[in-house]
Amino acid sequence: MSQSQETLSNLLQETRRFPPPAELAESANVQAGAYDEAAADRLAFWARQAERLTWSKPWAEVLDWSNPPFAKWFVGGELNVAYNCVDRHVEAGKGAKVAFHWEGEPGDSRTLTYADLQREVNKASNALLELGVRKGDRVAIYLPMIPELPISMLACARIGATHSVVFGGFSADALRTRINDAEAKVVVTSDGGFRRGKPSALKSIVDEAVEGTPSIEHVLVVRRTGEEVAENSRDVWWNDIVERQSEEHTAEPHDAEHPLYILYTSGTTGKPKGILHTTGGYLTQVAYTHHAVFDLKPETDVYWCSADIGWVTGHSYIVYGPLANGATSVIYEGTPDTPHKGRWWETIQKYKVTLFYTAPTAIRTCMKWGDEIPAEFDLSSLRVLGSVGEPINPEAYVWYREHIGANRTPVVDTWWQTETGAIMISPLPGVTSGKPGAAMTPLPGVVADVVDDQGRSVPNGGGGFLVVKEPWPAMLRTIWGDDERFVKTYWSRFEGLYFAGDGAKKDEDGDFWLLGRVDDVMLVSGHNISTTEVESALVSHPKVAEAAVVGATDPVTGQGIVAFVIPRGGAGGEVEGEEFLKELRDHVAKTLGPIAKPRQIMVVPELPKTRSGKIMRRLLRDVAENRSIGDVTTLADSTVMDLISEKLPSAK
Ligand code: 6R9
Repeated sequence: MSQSQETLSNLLQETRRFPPPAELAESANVQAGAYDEAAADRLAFWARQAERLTWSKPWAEVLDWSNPPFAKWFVGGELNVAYNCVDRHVEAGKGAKVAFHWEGEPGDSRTLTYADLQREVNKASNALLELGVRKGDRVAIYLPMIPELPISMLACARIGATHSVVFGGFSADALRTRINDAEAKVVVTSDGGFRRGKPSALKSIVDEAVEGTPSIEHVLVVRRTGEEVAENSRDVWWNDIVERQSEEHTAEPHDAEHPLYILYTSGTTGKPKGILHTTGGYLTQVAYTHHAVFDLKPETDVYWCSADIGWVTGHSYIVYGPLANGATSVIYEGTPDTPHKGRWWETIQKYKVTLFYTAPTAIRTCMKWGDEIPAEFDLSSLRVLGSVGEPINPEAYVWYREHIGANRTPVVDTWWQTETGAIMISPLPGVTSGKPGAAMTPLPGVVADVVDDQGRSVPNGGGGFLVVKEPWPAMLRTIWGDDERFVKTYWSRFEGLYFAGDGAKKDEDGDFWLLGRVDDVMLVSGHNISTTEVESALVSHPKVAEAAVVGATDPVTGQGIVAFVIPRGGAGGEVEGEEFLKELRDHVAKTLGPIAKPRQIMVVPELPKTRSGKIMRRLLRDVAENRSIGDVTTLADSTVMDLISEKLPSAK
């Protein structure tokens, strides 16, 4: 094996362990035996999980894998997703149970019980039918975090229309490309939503987008902010059409492989990929994982996932998983610092949230704001904390556990992707002794591994590429309209294996540590070094809240490590200047070894992130290599790159 093929270095040492609290371990939904049970007969295991759902027609075969990588799960089975998420709970006498506590950013709120949700979804289904939407049609949804968003998704699922939710805040161009790729017939939007204390317009963006979308017949508009909007002949107000519909609608069963939704991922290059998820397998795995990973007790828990529904995390763990399980959830419309930086913690206190799921980026932002903010609120209701979206730095994990979870709550670091549809690798809160920074173990029923560049399993202690070795129920079925790209993108790097694009390592116990996208791996003097490990080393310095690391071309070493850091709130002492930067460089050298010492560190006020909170290292690489900055359309906040460039007129 040549040096450049060497698998990722395995530098980070972390010895802290957090066993589950005894009480949680005793009463946990899923116990250690589940791993063996699933390993003994994986398909029988998933068939048992599918029984959490109500099927109108039983399946004949659990998995048809006769034409890999095109999977069919629960072949011949029929069910209705909306019936499973809503009606069956009402029929079981739980109509008065709260499905969603919705909290608007300006302070307004709405409670939707399962019976309310049933009425709303039925009316919306009837309205879509009146607009000519039929089973198999596509509907684009471009809404803020308001109740009409899950209602629209469920209405589509109910009538068998395939939804494509596009993040509110994506540009008109991005929306147009996605509408055209899916050939959506209707787009559901609103006048706007509230973000950062003010209304932000959506309808005007849709108006611009639909100028070039021949398939769109109607724009269905929810009134949220009350701001003026331009009216066009194809517009229909939600209030006019939905409100006058009947509250009755009979859900037809759909085939287990009926397309439930398309969700676009941008990837690093090329046109966005429309990831296709279908009905029975998807709902089975999101329901099971939500039950297992969060230890959901639907009668007593209050669950909150702070993600945007426009991200797969919101699809699977705000809408489909929790509702299939009959959970009570919180949905919050706005940003965490409006009107003050304690808004999330105040919301947890208000609704007595027990299970909380967020992203490392949010945790690091809260670290930056300072420990005293969450300390003002009563967070004692919490019992399990989750993380998703990026590797969680050990320091962020420990901060989360300590300052939000009072050192009691397990932290579950959940690895998965838009493509996997559901959580794949995660601790089980009642079973696993958590290690800060590790996603730990593939869940029961999931067969994942770390392999070298020849596709061979690496021994414990080794690093390489994360792959999934056996099909799983919530797996993507294809890229919408492009089977060839599906095969090429995910199934051709290693024969017969799904390659996720992430690097990972197995520690001495065989537990999994995610090391970020392999595209981000740096090659320094012949060593592959992961950005994640250097970032985690920086974040372990008491004065650093956030760090992003990139490899910049270097004439001597191949690539030089360039780091961008945000200092921690109230850290005290010098957080700028040569002295501080030297301290950080030495800290990395001490933690990981001299090879990982950054060539350059820059203190910045913000980092460029996507709407789902992932650091866009590509843009930082542009800064580090003194290039003009590339495409910024998927940034959550487009002004961030200006802030960074201003701070660093020249990043030599
Ligand atoms: C759910 C979601 C997928 C990519 C994935 C990986 C990164 C997600 C992670 C994680 C380390 C975790 N990722 N969870 N990396 N630890 N717990 O994020 O989907 O937006 O498609 O992103 O996110 O790199 O490949 P998606």
